[in-house]
Amino acid sequence: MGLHMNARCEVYPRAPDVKRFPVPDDKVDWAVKFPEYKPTDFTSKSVSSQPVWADNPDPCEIKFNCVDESLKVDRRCFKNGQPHSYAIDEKGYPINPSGRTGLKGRGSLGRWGPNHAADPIVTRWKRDSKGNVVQKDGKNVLQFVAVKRTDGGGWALPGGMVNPGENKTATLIREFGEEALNSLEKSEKQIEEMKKSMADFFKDGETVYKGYVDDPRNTDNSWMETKAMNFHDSNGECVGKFSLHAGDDAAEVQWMDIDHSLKLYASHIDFIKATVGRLNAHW
Ligand code: RP5
Ligand code: MG
Ligand code: MG
Repeated sequence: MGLHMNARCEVYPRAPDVKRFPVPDDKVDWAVKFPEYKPTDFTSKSVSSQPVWADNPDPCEIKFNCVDESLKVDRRCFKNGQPHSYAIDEKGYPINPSGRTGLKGRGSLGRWGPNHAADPIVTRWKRDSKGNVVQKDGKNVLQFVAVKRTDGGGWALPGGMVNPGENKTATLIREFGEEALNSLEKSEKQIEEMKKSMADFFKDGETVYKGYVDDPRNTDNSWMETKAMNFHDSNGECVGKFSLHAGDDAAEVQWMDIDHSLKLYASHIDFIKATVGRLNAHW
């Protein structure tokens, strides 16, 4: 990933009055002096009202760069898939490892420092009406399950936040169920059946990315991290059984053709590109 871009978007998501202090490309790096830098201070009411999913307003008690065993919260940050420590400033605030964002505080993110998510990349080959795999430029065309976010962020992977103590692979399977199969609206019996049909398919996944996400909600002190895993159905028989139905924070769901012109939420296109490379698909 190059310089973060979404994390410097002018207007903060879902807060039209909140504008970031402009950060030019050459001032993103904390190592470059920027004496006039005065980031906007913003923490949304939904976070400052201290719901269970958010940290205390004072970060001083928090142990960063480790797994917080008491709360079962991962406070580590990853780079190239490996733990990578981030700095804490003299007042105890964690510092965004990808540089300045023009905004301090937590924005709409609950945790100081990394906020962990997990993203399922469910893929199959595109097929024509006869069942033959569609090719372009001599390579198979890949499709993935995309959701349209209800927050106006556009098309995205059906990922979501890791709950305290939750294994990240379990998170991405749960989020796929909630956003792409509408599991939250299903009966217990339907959920049992759904889990059975998903279990086999989600056994074999490959991690294609683990690290910082260039998310528009990021701030100088809070940012998104994810683990993105690819689950590929090579003969199309398994995922064909899933009946896609948008739910929870997804407004729409569909199989989407992949090529280089796709525009997706945050830095999801980078994870898709890694998947295309892994499967040697058309780009
Ligand atoms: C992105 O935000 C992650 O990659 C993940 O897709 C998503 C998690 O947030 P919600 O979908 O729960 O808003 O940074
Ligand atoms: Mg969700
Ligand atoms: Mg989501």
